[in-house]
Amino acid sequence: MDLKRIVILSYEEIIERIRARYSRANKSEISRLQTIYNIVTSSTQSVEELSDVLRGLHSFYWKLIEIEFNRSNVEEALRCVTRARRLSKKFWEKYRYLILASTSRESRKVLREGRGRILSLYKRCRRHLLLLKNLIVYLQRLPSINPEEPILIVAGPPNVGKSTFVRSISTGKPEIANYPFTTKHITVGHRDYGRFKLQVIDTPGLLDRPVEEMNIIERRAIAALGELKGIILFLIDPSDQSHMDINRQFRIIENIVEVLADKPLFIGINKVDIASKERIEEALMKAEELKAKGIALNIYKLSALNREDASNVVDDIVSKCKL
Ligand SMILES: Nc1nc2c(ncn2[C@@H]2O[C@H](COP(=O)(O)OP(=O)(O)O)[C@@H](O)[C@H]2O)c(=O)[nH]1
Ligand SMILES: [Mg+2]
Repeated sequence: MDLKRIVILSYEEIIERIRARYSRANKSEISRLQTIYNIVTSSTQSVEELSDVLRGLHSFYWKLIEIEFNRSNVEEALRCVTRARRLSKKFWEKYRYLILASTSRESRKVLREGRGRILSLYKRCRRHLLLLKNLIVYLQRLPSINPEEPILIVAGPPNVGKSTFVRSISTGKPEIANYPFTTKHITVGHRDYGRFKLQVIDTPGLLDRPVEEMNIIERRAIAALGELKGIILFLIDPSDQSHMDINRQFRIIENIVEVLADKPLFIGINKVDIASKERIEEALMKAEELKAKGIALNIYKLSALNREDASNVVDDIVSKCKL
């Protein structure tokens, strides 16, 4: 999704731009009208590109868009601006002809009328232009994820080592992206398997609490994750660093299973380099119960700080899921 070049101006910005260029003296009526037409056209050019992007957009991105925007409002905005562009071309052609056919005294009046009609088309789209402008900024800030490719979603309570894990297994430097409606960031890493690239993301403050404690935005963000070809790796922290006892950490898994039921789930018991044997055993027993029930497909003990440990986990998940 390349949105870097897409820019749409608000109505006020369009007017500002016209004002800046219009005032130069000694211009003919025709060239003044042409200036207006050129500015409104170039300032909204991207609407066509945006329409194309949105038409081909994966449901994952649509679900993220719908966290903040109403889909029918977006469609209405596109229609309004597209219509303004079409009609302003007609007006430009019509009034150019009328100016040519008028005496020099009449032509100023004709220009005023033509200008008024073109600008009122865009004035009517004022809030739509603003919406599209905001939508583009919003889209540009979303993490770039290819929904057609497999993705490993690293979940777990805060501080278990999710971001560390993503960094450890990434072939390149992970991208840090915004996540809609939170001040939190999401780490997007990639691991190259030749045939495909596995995307690995962490989920800050998203899958780390019981569903009942989530707000509507978080629930929608999770619903968006549901659209991905996702595999879940749930990390547990059995060390003293964890603010959450092991039972509570495991209860979160049940919540995840509830909202992302169709995704294969694996459990990683992390920080084995610093956790006590007893706590690791305790975590392992709970994980084994979930495996016996068929909820977890496999269990790993690892230290996410250790690249080899972390990589072995991902490689095994890839082979178990036959990617
Ligand atoms: N000793 C040890 N520390 C770890 C391990 N994994 C993560 N940490 C540390 O735990 C802290 C939290 O890790 P972070 O990846 O930010 O956790 P997140 O909140 O789940 O993303 C950091 O200080 C990490 O260095 C591990 O396997 N062993
Ligand atoms: Mg993190």
